[in-house]
Amino acid sequence: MQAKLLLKEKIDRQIAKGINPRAVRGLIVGIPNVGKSTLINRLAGRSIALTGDRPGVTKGQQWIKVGKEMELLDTPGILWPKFEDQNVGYRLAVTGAIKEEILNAEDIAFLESVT
Ligand SMILES: Nc1nc2c(ncn2[C@@H]2O[C@H](COP(=O)(O)OP(=O)(O)OP(=O)(O)O)[C@@H](O)[C@H]2O)c(=O)[nH]1
Ligand SMILES: [Mg+2]
Repeated sequence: MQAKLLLKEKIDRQIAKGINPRAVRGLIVGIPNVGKSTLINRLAGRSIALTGDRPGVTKGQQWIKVGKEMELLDTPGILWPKFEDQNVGYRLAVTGAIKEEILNAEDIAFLESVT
């Protein structure tokens, strides 16, 4: 595991002091509805994190054990507060990162993407 290689010095120091190294912890972050929770479930080999075909499924943070030596934090999807470029908003909308309740489907269907 790459994370263990990066932390090798710290882990070796802990072992030398007689401390049992704790699980490596990682944070999973990204825009909504891209498969963060699905990836964690796949790595963990079980369906612990709630997943769904819409943004905003994960509502809070949840540590999930992946094997014996790693824990991953599932987090709610995040978006930056304001899109200067309309095309950015368009792309996020058509790929399902923005809640349908706050979108006008017709506007999006008629908006032309500027490639
Ligand atoms: N085709 C495809 N669908 C995927 C893949 N990974 C996840 N999905 C689907 O994408 C949807 C969103 O997955 P989630 O894991 O809930 O996404 P998330 O990033 O945790 O979403 P939020 O918690 O809402 O931010 C679900 O319907 C998944 O089944 C993938 O690799 N391929
Ligand atoms: Mg999720």
